[in-house]
Amino acid sequence: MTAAAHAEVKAYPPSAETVARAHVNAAKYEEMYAASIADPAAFWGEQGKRLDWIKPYTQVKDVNYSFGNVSINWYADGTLNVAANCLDRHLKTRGDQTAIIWEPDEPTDEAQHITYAELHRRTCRMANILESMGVRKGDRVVIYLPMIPEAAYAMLACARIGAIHSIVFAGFSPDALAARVNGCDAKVIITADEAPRGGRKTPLKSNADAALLHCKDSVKCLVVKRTGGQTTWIDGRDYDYNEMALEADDYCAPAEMNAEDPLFILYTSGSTGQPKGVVHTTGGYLVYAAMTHEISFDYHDGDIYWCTADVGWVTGHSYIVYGPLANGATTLMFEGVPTYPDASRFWQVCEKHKVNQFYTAPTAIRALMGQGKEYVEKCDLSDLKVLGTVGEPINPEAWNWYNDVVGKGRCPIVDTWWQTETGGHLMTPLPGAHALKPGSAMKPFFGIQPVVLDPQSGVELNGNGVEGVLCIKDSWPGQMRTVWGDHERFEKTYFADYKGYYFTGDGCRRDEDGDYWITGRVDDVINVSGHRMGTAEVESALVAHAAVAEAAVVGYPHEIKGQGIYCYVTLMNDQEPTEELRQELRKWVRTEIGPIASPDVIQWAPGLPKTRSGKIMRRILRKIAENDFGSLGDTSTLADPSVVDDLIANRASK
Ligand code: 6R9
Repeated sequence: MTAAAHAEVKAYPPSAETVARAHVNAAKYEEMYAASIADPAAFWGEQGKRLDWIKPYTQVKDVNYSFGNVSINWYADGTLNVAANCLDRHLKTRGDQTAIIWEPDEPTDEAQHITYAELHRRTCRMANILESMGVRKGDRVVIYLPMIPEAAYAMLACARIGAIHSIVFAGFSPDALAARVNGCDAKVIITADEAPRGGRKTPLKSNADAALLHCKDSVKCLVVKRTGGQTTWIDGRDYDYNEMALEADDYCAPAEMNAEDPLFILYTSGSTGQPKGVVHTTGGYLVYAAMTHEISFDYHDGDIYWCTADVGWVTGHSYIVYGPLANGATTLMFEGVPTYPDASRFWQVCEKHKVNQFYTAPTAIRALMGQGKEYVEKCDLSDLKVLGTVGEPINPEAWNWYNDVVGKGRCPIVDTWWQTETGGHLMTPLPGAHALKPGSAMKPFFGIQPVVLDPQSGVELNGNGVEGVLCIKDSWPGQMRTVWGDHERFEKTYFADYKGYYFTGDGCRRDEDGDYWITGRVDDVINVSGHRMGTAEVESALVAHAAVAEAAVVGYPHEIKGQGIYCYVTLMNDQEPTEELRQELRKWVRTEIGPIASPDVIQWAPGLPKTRSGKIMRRILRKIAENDFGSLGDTSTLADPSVVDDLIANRASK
């Protein structure tokens, strides 16, 4: 499609009711956006006042984007505590208000309503427990928990004492957990006996036990009781959270942290090597998470807000815990999955808790859409005001279903584009300010200057109707500061290819109206059900198997998951390509990384298309996986062009 054809897409303006309610209407957006670009220090200086500071900042922005000297600082001379901002400062006015609604996996189990006062006490107890285990300011704590309130207590407890948390998604394998514990040299792992999800249980503690075999002997394990399932126990290493919580004091003084002290590390996939530890700091991150939560979702005091993500991903950090709690919101935490016990669960939870803002991923929408609209229609969704999506581009069909069937045409959909690295939303329509175009992230948030560059020359493509790679000019307070332990990798990954800009790794089109459309990753990162994965990670898991000589992994379009994982595998000479081996390799990858990395297709490849210098031509492999043989491009530069014919002839059936 040409850019002009795209511009004809139907736009959905906000209703008068939405505009009237909104914090930001069209005129205010224009005015605030212009101010945020004209004088970032003044704009963010003002926004910083959203938080309570122990020592107020006098400096706002101190940023150097030049390659070799990248340094990013916001509010650098201010001090504050994140947990105090999410809890203590609300106690006087909303101590009895529900902070967290917890909805368990089984709908027949009772939901919990945890007030701000209770959350404060629980967090303090957890903080005191961690201190009693020897955790100090600056130490790292890995959190490997189900979606239970203790996950929020653990995050806030770390923030309270100045420890740096690193959450590992409970779906990751022991190997992936061990790599992350060792990567940040964590002192403690916080886990639970088991994680119930969709009626099944993941044995988290025994996963942690397996991981701990590959960690330093000094690493301790704090175990939360979730199911009461059996666990093995090593005295001196394992600590019983529930027992300790009975004794722990329910007050713990918040540590005074510098705005630039790290708040958390979150490992995320890139195009090369193993996942990197994205570092977010204290002041700027919280200002940005709080502001985007309020403005993007048009959150108002008293609203019930639900983000269906897992705290193992950045969305859970910024939009289940930190942003909402900084704003004194009621945030819903859901332990289960959209399709358990049936495809009506999301909507039943919306009805039961009178949810006003609902934020989920396109992959969930597509899966539920496939089940039929009866599951939605039997629920009362009249409290919904704003819908959101995140994680991957949303296709117009799913967007329309979300808009019509879920939102009944009266709830704006905010399509929020952002990344682990960005801390919060960088582009999104605002509910009361923009006419929506299905599939478009529309407009930059305040202070964000998106630029579209020519991928080869790196020259900025000005004007509308252009497509290229998406970079961001200048910084914003929620931006990551470094890669844990490897600042050089940080600069190389994000600031080397296009000098003077932050490179997002995404492609993007600015349409004739100046609205932005994310076209997907331009690097070797694939997006499976909204989970980010480096093809390199799956490849290295495959080649770690004794039967595998070589592997190349690409993404291909998948109806529900967005992208599926397509693996080309070259076996060792003495190996037979059997169906059993295919199954074994699938299982192997699940064990090495986790179920989310499970290959969808494994095609045996006697040879891989390589250049004469030995570089695998992924472009060709992608086309074959997509069943698109007409546009393979020039294959004559390959060392052995005949391998392509062989791969086409034997293309695996899905
Ligand atoms: C928040 C999160 C980041 C990558 C990003 C992009 C894709 C996220 C999107 C989207 C189109 C959206 N992505 N939101 N693509 N439209 N609304 O997902 O972080 O896990 O780091 O993934 O996800 O490709 O670069 P993360």
